[in-house]
Amino acid sequence: MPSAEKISELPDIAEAARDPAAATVARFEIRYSRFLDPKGKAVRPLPDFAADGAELVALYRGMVLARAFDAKAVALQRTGRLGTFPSALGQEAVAVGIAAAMRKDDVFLPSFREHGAQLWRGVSLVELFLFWGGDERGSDFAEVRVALAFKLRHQQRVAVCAFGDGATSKGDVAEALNIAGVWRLPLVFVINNNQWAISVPVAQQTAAETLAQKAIAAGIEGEQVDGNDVIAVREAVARAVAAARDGAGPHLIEALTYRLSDHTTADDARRYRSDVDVSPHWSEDPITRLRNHLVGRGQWAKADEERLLAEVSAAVDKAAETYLATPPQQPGTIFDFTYETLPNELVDQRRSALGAAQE
Ligand SMILES: Cc1ncc(C[n+]2csc(CCOP(=O)(O)OP(=O)(O)O)c2C)c(N)n1
Ligand SMILES: [Mg+2]
Repeated sequence: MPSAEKISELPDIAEAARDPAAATVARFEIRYSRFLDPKGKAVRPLPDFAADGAELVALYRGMVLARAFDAKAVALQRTGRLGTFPSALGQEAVAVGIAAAMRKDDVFLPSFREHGAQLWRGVSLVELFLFWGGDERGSDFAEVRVALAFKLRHQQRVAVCAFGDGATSKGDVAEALNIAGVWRLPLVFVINNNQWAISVPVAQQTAAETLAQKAIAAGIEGEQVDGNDVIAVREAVARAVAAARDGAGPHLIEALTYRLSDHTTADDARRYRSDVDVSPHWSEDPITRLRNHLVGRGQWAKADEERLLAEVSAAVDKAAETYLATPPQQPGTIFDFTYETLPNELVDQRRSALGAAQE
């Protein structure tokens, strides 16, 4: 390391970088989009899909279902009948907006707070309960390395990958963005920026003004959307997915939202943030926003709301009952999903685990 004296002799690099005679070789900007304000009022012309009231009602139902599942999952965990669970309260628009923008044969790679997208794409409520109850049968739909496979097979399919703001501080994300850019993969990255990584706020994760700009260094496009405006999420993801499908390569979308809940049921967020910090964010609630918009358009009334809530809560209760009535898997199954042919030492361990279970 140079001594303090030596450092003071070095030229001021920041000063040199501001030299007015130096040529600018590249310029960048990060755009932010929103269609509905927090009260549900359109602030600009809506995208084509939003002309159809039924389409917006479907998005609304998707968010309401995700919230109902979430509430039930937290209740089951609190009563000892589910494992640790990460609520997506307040973040439903990110998941539902992503899923609605994808085609069925595209592949979604979720983080752990995107139940709304999984439900939209056909994962059942029972599977989700099983998964969070620690049962492998709840997750046997998983696939990996899909974007590269699509490209190698010349398939016109797109992978959409979601991860949190905290994840962007990991080297893996920088590496994934980098190689996706080099290989021009049909891959859309969505940062589910809920402002917190457990107890660490975004300001302590990065000195960057936006997370979207992390795309720039990888040579791919980055943008921000209002992550509590499901129309904005759906529009941005659909645009990125369409471009990726046409061979334009990857894209990064930072969806700005807010985690209204604890990090998981194993967390007590009041230890590091006060109710005073959290409560203003309720005015951004994505579900209220879209409901107000639909009501304003005359496409949603009290009776519709009552019918939907009854339908959704019946579906969630029924799935929870099925989950609770599902006999646990045999202990041997923990060995069954990693290897096609089990290595010998695991064969032995499997035998002794089964023996122990029978004692
Ligand atoms: C490599 C690794 N380090 C730490 C953890 C523990 N951990 C689980 S979730 C989490 C925070 C994630 O924050 P973020 O990416 O913002 O997602 P969010 O939970 O807010 O949805 C951490 C540190 C982990 N799962 N994996
Ligand atoms: Mg986060």
